[in-house]
Amino acid sequence: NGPLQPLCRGAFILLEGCDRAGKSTQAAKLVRKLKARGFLVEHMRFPDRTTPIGNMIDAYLKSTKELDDHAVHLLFSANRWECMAKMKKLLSSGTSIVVERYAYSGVTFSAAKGLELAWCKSPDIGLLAPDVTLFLDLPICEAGKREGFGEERYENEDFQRNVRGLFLDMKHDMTVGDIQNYARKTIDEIHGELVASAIETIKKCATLPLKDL
Ligand code: T5A
Ligand code: NA
Repeated sequence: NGPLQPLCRGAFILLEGCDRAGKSTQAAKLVRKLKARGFLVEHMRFPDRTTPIGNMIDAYLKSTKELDDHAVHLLFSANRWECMAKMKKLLSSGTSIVVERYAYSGVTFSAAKGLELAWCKSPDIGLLAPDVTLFLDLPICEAGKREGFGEERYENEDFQRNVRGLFLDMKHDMTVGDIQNYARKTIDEIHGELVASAIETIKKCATLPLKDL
């Protein structure tokens, strides 16, 4: 019967950025590396296209379904809310989560369509806040050259330029955690930096309370 160990929670590590910036590539590598180093970690992404709400979002993104801009904004937010219980359970049981996209994408993409910024932020208020937001930034002209660009709704360069501007404006705004920028580097260089940030975050917030947006 030694001294009671403080219960360590997991860290909420968010990868954000414009389309094709490398979020999925980096999230997969990061999760593999953290697991190999012995950390408990799960990989999540928004939109989560596997739920009924996510199915509607998927059809909208593939342009097989049309929806009012406000309605689809609320669906993206609802898709985050429906995952809150799972995310809280994982974090409080000591598992970290590496998440692709979150409320920043929600706000920037809808605001780039012309919806009012304050209105765009409101449905996400009260969601779990990330402990760190790793922002993958990439010049839009580079993103446009990457594989698959242009296949889904929003993947045109003018729209993405608006989104990127809004991302850069919001950097100091919506987060409780730090935001770090990763400019155009090789996949392995970015990976090394993300691993270091993620491990630092896991250690730093192990005994801190969870916070909300
Ligand atoms: N959306 C999302 C909203 O409007 N509201 C919301 O609330 C949310 C959550 C779907 C769309 O929904 C919008 C935003 C999006 O438009 P998605 O499902 O995340 O979002 O979209 P995906 O198509 O899955 O992902 P992305 O287009 O954002 O691409 P990634 O994941 O950033 O990039 P990735 O890793 O797939 O890489 C793209 C290509 O680049 C190469 C890769 O090999 C790949 O070919 N690459 C690199 N090449 C050179 N150097 C590097 N460093 C590279 N890193 C990757
Ligand atoms: Na992706």
